[in-house]
Order: sequence, then C-alpha cells, then structure tokens
Amino acid sequence: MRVVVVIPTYNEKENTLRMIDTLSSEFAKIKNHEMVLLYVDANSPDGTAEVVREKMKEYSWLHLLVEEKKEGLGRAYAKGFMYAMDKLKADYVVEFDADFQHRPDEIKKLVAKIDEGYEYIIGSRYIPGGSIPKEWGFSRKFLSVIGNLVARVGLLMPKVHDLTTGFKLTKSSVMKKIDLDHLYSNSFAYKVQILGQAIQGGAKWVEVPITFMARTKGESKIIKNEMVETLKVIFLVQIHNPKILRFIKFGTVGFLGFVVNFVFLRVFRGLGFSETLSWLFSTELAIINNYALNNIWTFKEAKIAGLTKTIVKFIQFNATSAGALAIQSIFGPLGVRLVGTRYDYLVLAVVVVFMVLPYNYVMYNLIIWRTWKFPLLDKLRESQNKK
Ligand SMILES: Nc1nc2c(ncn2[C@@H]2O[C@H](COP(=O)(O)OP(=O)(O)OP(=O)(O)O)[C@@H](O)[C@H]2O)c(=O)[nH]1
Ligand SMILES: [Mg+2]
Repeated sequence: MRVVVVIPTYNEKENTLRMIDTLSSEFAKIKNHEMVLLYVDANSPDGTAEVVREKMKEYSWLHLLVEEKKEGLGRAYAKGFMYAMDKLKADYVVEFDADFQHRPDEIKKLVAKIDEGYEYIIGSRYIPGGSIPKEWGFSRKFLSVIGNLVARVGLLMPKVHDLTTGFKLTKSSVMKKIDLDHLYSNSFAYKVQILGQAIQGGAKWVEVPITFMARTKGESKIIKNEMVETLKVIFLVQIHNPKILRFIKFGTVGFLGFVVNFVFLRVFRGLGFSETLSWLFSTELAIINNYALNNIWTFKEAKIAGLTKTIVKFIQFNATSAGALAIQSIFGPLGVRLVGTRYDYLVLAVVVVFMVLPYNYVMYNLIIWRTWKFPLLDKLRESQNKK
C-alpha cells in the first residue's frame, strides 16, 4: 500500500531539514508499505519550501505543494490530501505536524494497524500509554481536555477518547467520502469534522497511544480560541449526519400527522359525523399522511413501491400505529392516576417523548422500512422464508 504522510508548514524552516532526514530513516524501517512524504507549504516567508526543494534532489519519495498564501491548517491539509490521493495515488494519508510534536518513530505504530484492517487510525493522547506535554501550562491542558470533551459529547462519540488530535492515518476511500474542498472550517477545527464524518461514515477505526511532545523550535500557529469554531463545526457535522437528519424528518412527519388528526377531527365533526367516526377517520388520515411522507421523505433510501408491497406494509403500519395507541391508552391513565389530572399535559408529554416516539422509531427502522440490520433477526427471517 502507498502511504502518503502530509505535513503542512508555515515558517518551519528550523524543523524541516531534520524532519526529512529523520523520516528518511523511519520510512526505511517500514518494509511492507511504500512511504511517501508531501509537504504543503503556505508560501512561508522564512523559505521552508526551499529546504524541501533542496532535499527533493536527494529523495524521490519527497514531494512539495506550495500554496499561494496562508489559508489555515484545515485548508492546507485538505489540499494536501486531495493532491496525495489524486496525483500521488495514495491508498492511505497521514496527518502529521512539522514541529516534532508528533514523534516520527510513532508513525510505524499507526501504519502497522493497516495490516489489521483498520481504515481510520487515531493517534490518541488520552488513552493509557498516550500523553500530552508535561511542559504545558494549566490553561493549555484545560483547553485541550475541554475541547475534547465538547467534541465527544457533541458528536455523540463516547467511545473515542481523543477527537482533536492532529496525528492520524486515514484510508483514501474513507477520506474521499468527505467534501474536502468545502470543509466547514479552514482552521484547526476541521479535525473534528474529518473525525466525525469518517466515523459516522462507518470507517473501521482504532485509537493508538501517542506521546505528544512540546514544541522546541519555531513558533506556535495555534489560534487562541478555537472553541466557537469547534462548536460551529460540531453543529454542522451533526445536521448533516444522516442518522440525525432522519430522526428530525421523522419528528416533523409525526408533528404533521398530529396536525392532520387535529384539523380533520373538527372537519368530520363539522360535517355531522358521530364522535367515534370523526376520531376514527381523522386518525386514519393521519396514519396515511405519516405513512406516505415517511415513505417518500424520511425513509426514501428504503422506499416501498409496488401495489402488493404497499398494501402489506400499510397494514403493518396500521398495526404499529395501533400499538402506539395502546401504549398511550395504558400509560396515559396510569400516569394521571399517579400525578393527578392537573398534570395530564405532563403525562402526555412524557408518554409521547419517552414511549411513543422511541417505539415508533424502532418499529419503522426495524420492521416497516428495515434500515437497521440485525444479523439475528435476518437469520430468523431467512430460516422462516425457507420454510
Ligand atoms: N500550510 C499551512 N500550515 C500551517 C498553517 N497553520 C499551521 N500550520 C502548520 O501546521 C502544524 C500545526 O501547527 P502548530 O502551530 O504546531 O499548532 P499546534 O501544534 O497545535 O501548537 P503548538 O503546540 O504551539 O505547536 C505545523 O506544522 C504548522 O507549521 C497554515 O495556515 N497553513
Ligand atoms: Mg505544533
């Protein structure tokens, strides 16, 4: 496999010569993959690019991409990854800093995980064996830990321990699913987008402990407060998250169903129908509304078509809705008995939000549109089909 290490630089002349030579000996230790190095320089005034150019005469695996001007770390990595995948035919790309904060001798630890089938390999400072610089003052440590916690909660990824690390190895097929040309942030917060979307996209990921060193040469380019930018990126990632989007659509359809139910109850009453018939017809209209809208919108990837299938599924859908009705008519009165009629609206809210909504959502995903895959359930279905 061809692995391209991407290093963005802005005024890193003092680190670059030593970095290239160090990587040269590190790459030589990796036998089963072809290692390539790409510098992405933001047209550094200190002449970092010149150092790389000079070294390119010596090493055929060394490449350089010079940006017109400094456009931020996220933008530099995006350009570097695209160049690595399109021009250098990378199978994997590595995010790596120029300033020796990421240890060159730890690259091989990440590369080794390729052979175990991992597609997104995270160099983690916050798992046993990993660390952040002892030299860091309290505020820098605090910011890093808090930023990480915010990302972990915001992206709903409790299993990942380091979401803001800058040392990672990514399979090209995973990276290609991300719209690198339009990252939500051009600065440091881009990290949270790539991590969030790689994992949401189903990449097989793993964390490998790394020792994050203190910078010894050159100046820090980190922007003082990236918190607001990070929050923006988390928000944008989540509203583009297919799972959350689906749930929002499901909620919207449910609300529309309620409106249909409400309006037509009055319409049928107005037309002189009995109370029972008015409830029956308006409820059925709401069910039809929900079925149709969920089918063409919420679950459009699993759309049900064809007459027979539609009829069968619609009957199932009615059964599911009857189940929801049963839940309400059992737990509604129960709740009211507990807290009194005065709080019936609270009972209704609790029953709807914590019982009816989850019940419907699970039934839709599991049975009606079957977007959730459960190996056990599928096997059961298979064996039943055989009979
Ligand atoms: N091309 C390019 N590279 C950048 C830009 N901003 C930062 N870099 C490089 O990105 C890497 C990370 O930046 P650093 O300033 O080291 O950020 P940091 O590691 O979070 O902060 P320190 O701990 O203070 O070093 C370094 O190799 C920088 O030279 C940019 O706008 N364009
Ligand atoms: Mg640094």
